[in-house]
Amino acid sequence: MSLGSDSAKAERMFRLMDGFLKNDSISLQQDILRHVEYTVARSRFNFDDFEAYQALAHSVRDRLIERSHDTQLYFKRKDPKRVYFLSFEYLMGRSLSNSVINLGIRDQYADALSQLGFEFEVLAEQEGDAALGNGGLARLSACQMDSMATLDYPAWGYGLRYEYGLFRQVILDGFQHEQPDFWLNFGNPWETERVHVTYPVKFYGVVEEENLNGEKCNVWIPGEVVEAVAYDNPIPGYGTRNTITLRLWAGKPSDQHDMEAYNTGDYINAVVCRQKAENISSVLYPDDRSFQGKELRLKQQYFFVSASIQDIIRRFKEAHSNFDEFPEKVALQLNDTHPSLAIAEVMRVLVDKEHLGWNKAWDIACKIFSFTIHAVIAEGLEKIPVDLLGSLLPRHLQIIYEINFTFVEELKKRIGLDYNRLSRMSIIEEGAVKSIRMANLAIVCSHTVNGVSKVHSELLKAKLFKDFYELWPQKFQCKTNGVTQRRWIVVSNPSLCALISKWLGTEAWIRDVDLLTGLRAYAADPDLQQEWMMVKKVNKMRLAEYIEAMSGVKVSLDAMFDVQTKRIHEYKRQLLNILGIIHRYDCIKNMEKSQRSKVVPRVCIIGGKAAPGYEIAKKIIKLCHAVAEKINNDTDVGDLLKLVFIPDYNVSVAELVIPGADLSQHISTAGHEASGTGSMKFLMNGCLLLATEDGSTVEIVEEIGADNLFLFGAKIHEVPKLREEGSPKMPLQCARVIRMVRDGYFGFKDYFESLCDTVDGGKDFYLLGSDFESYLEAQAAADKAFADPNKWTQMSILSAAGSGRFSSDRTIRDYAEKTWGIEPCRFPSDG
Ligand code: F58
Repeated sequence: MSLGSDSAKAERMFRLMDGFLKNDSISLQQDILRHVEYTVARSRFNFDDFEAYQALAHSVRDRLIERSHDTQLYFKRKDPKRVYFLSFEYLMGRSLSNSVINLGIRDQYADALSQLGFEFEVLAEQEGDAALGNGGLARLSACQMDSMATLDYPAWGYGLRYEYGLFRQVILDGFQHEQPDFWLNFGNPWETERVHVTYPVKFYGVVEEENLNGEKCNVWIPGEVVEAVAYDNPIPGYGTRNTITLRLWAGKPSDQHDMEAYNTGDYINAVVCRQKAENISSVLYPDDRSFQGKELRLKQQYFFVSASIQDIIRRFKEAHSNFDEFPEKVALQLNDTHPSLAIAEVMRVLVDKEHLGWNKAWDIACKIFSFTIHAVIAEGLEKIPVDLLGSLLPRHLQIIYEINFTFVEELKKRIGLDYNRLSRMSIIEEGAVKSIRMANLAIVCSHTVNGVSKVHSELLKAKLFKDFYELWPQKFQCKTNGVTQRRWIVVSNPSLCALISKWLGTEAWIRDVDLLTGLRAYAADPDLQQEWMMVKKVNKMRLAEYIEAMSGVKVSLDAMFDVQTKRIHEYKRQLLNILGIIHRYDCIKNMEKSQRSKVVPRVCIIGGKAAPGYEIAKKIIKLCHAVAEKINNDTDVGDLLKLVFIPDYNVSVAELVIPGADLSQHISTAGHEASGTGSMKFLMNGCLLLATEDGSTVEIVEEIGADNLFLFGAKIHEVPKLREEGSPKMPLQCARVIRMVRDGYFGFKDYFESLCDTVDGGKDFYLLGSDFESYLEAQAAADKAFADPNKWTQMSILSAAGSGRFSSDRTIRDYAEKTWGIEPCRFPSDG
């Protein structure tokens, strides 16, 4: 035993527990049965698939807990600088397959289960998704946690344990309906409730000035206190024993607060009040467009930030007697502006509770925070009305005013009395609704401000935060996003994983993804091409079965599977895709029958959720269904064209869809997608991209070469001019398909009117008209390439071979070295 061996007691405990849990088949079977009997409380002679899954999950969790204890103990002993990743959203998806793969015991479990008469894959399907987030930002957090664990970084993730995750999308008559996702219904076997890790979080009330040993200090007398309880979720690294923790906070009533109400005899109200505390963490806001200035959202933000900061400071104080070393031991990463109240909270704790003095506290704060922004446009940036913040968090408002005052005074010294610029840079926005600009607060305090792709980082410097860039150029960095190859190849595409390992002669790429470039040497090898095509076919088969089960549409495996799955947004231009499909349909219909044999058959697949209040996005979903209805029932067109909408797109559906895609579309109006990460997952799976030069696509082109994907559309610098000019001449083909929709060719004439207006109503803000022809050309190029299977396969291999740069391992290493200043801290064992 390498830990605790200095203590005889620890040795004895270890012997009593019979060492670490064993992973041979018999031990695993015994373990699963023990959990069936004593955890799930079913008879081991009679349990179904779901109960078997629960027992299996608990058995895996035991191993995760063991590793997580070892990791934490080791970190405690080494006391390295830790990074605390604060994110309001995480899209973890399922945990079972990912965990057993990262622990390196998937085959052992599969064998143990088959001895018990169960199939691993079938049980894995029993698990629901943990969908505590909206889209790209949330899934990125999950990928980055996997990389932090795998690369042995001493890291913690912090977030909120929403009881209702992202809504479930149900389609009725082609319309989206939202249903609550009460994902904890059957319990969550992965988490551990830490009943002893709780912190009071205060709201409302007043701030009073008090005299403390002759010094004036501010005392916040809260009006409400809610208790935050920690729920720990283990995140195992791959090929290492290190297992880090994602700590999610849930609201619980606090006795401190309620006693008052009980004492006044208002028993019923007191109980209702207790229940209100639990509401704080109850529901995830499903709008992925912009922030909402709602009180509950602000409460959620502060709740999660306050509990996390208390936890971080408690851990620091366990090993340190003063705050001098705080910046050498703590890095705090703000994942977008949502957790940026942490800045005011750190100041409050250091000044009001630890009595450090303002300047010293500010000096510390400026050394520990780094900030990553995921938005492109100013409307995406959070602004909190001053009145709202002042009533909910009166002390924090004072602190933010103080920070702003000092900042503006300094700024005046640097830039003089340029009032326009001063007012643009101020943390406080004057206007009809006086507000706090959370991004400005985060920039002022953070030592580093990151964009999520090269293009995005340049846009931040040139547009969104130009003033700040001119003031502090050294703060601005680029951290191009990445995704984890463990989830997006190893878990979701086992046959491709095996093929890659066979040709590279090693599995080392799973930790060292740059090795994937080794595939380039074999891209033209007919044997690899043959095997590569076979893998794609099997994945397409899986996807085709799913499509038939979900929509009743039978699709041909010979067709090109063309996928666009992501949140539904005007800027992501699913509408452009649908108009292109209508054009394709129209062409086929008007073609001489003899010409049809030249048409490359397509299965167009669209999936994604629209924010519940986003009317235009919901109309896009309906249009997709209306067009699908027409095309799929047209026997004259048959297998030449099919359109399917995959409902309720989430992480586990993505795991099925992505490996089966031939082509995927990333067609945002240039300058609107900060990065995009879906493209990276498709790329890893050897799917060809049809894309605009936006976000990270620009870097993908650098890596795999423009010949290996299908680019089209206006470039970022051309967009403002095109908008200015308006779209004077809508290309004929585009005008024609819009007319078909307007004329009711797909029904729902009136309903689609406002949707058509967004394109031909005079504004065409997202430039569907001006990009249409170039889009069709790119589609034609894709058809041509697909008609040559060897060429296509070579492009596919080269896509996967070039995807290593887009691994979150690269991103996280970059953060660790250039932003957080942390080093790996690996538990000494062989993993
Ligand atoms: C996304 N942002 C970007 N925000 O749109 C995407 O380009 C990028 O790849 C990804 O972040 C990761 O950097 C995003 O997903 C949200 O979902 C916010 C949730 C909270 C409200 C505001 C939007």
